[in-house]
Amino acid sequence: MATDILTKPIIGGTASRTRIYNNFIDGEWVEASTGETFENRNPADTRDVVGIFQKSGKADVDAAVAAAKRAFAKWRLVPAPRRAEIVFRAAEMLMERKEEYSRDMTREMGKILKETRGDVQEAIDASYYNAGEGRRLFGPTVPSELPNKFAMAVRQPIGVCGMITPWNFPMAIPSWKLLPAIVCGNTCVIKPAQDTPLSTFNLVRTLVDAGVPKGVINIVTGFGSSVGTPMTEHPDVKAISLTGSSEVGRIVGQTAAKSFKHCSLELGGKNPMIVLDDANLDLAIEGGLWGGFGTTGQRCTATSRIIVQKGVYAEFIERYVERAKGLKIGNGLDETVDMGPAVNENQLKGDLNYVDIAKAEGAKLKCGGHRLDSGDYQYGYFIEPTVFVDVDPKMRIAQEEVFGPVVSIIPCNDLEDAIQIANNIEYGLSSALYTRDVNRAFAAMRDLEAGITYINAPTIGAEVHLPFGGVKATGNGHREGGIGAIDFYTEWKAVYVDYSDKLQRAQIDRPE
Ligand code: UN1
Repeated sequence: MATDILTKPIIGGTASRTRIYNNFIDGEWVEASTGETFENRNPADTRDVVGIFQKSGKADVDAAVAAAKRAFAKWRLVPAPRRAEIVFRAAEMLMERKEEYSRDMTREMGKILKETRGDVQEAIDASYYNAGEGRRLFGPTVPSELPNKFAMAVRQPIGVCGMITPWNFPMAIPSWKLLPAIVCGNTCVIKPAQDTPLSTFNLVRTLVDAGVPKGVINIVTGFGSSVGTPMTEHPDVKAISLTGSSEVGRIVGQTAAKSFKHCSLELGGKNPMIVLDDANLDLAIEGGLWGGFGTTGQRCTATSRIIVQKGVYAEFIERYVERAKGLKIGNGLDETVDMGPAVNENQLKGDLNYVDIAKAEGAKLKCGGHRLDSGDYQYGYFIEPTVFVDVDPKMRIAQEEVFGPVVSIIPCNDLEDAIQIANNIEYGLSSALYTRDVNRAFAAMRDLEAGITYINAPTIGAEVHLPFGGVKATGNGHREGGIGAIDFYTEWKAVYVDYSDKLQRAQIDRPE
């Protein structure tokens, strides 16, 4: 039985630590049908090859879906508390492996160790939470309108679930999808982002070590068109969950609709942080730095617009820009570094392109805006923390998702004006308000068009047991995290038990 991910070390040269990772299908680590592979390189130092992964095709997706379908026949009948015990064991094992997996993640994705430890911790939190769900999975039991009749609704698994996950939270986001799915009794095929497959391998390997049976979780690595598309089109895949761009979401949603698949889309954001005159400015600056430059700005929840009231506008800018200039950029494995590289060359180019767009639109560049490519930086995709000020809310830099360390600062007159600016946008994921006025805080909690609102905290930092997701072009109405995920990965069945021993007609017979 092939239980090891590793098939063969690459012989010779500096690549002696490079491993080849196979797909994981039906409990076996297998090569792709295509015979092709791709490299996963460290974005902080592209000389470092993290691993070689399978460039899979439709036949691999078909094999994984078939395995998941076979496994579903048994897995759905395993009592949910038993399924959940496996997930609980995985949580304990992830705790032990946290440091190793965090280092792997920094190497493949670039974000600093403090953050990759948070990412693995998020998977641990999701494991404990979903392990508890195994003993809940609550459904309503309600009185019937007829005598001697029992009425309830139970949650049932859907079947094979397909998952397409992004590179920015390479373990947390797969855990948001896989864990509720399997606790609810589904089986899964996951396609991790090609930039960060190793973290998904680490998560799935742990789940398998904890006892997840063969076929219940399958990994197929590769690219969107050759893996994601056949997965979304596959008639035996009953649900699709994607975290990605709104552009890809639109395509996945349309494809999934053709076969009436359940479809959960977590898409883009352009998240506003409002700072009012009465705010604790130290706190707001700290929050704006963490929200804007954490994960090199590569979060759907990143603080990409800071809307500042006129009374504190000049001071906020001065102090914020000063702090942004002081951030240490470098390899995330160095504990003293504040911000790592962009994930890949394309992302870096995209960030720089937005700098040019913003300049051409007339936004004022206060700091950053350049690639860092001297000395050790030359081997990675580094960019300076970038701040534009006096940004007009209609500019593209204030409207479009950059997914990089580029923050736009916009002046506003008062809360009403700020909320209008905040809402006048295509997206609606996260939002934040800094104020000491409880009345204004509650008004903003009601009026900001977003799936998440923070008061006196930046736009990032969602916890796994609350709903995660957004409104407008950020999604299609589903939520991850907490009960939202349980709702997505189950199908309601209403059950009526008539123990009257006679025909009772609902709506027709109306006994006293
Ligand atoms: C994302 O932004 O892509 O709330 C996910 C946060 C994290 C998850 C973010 N817990 O920032």
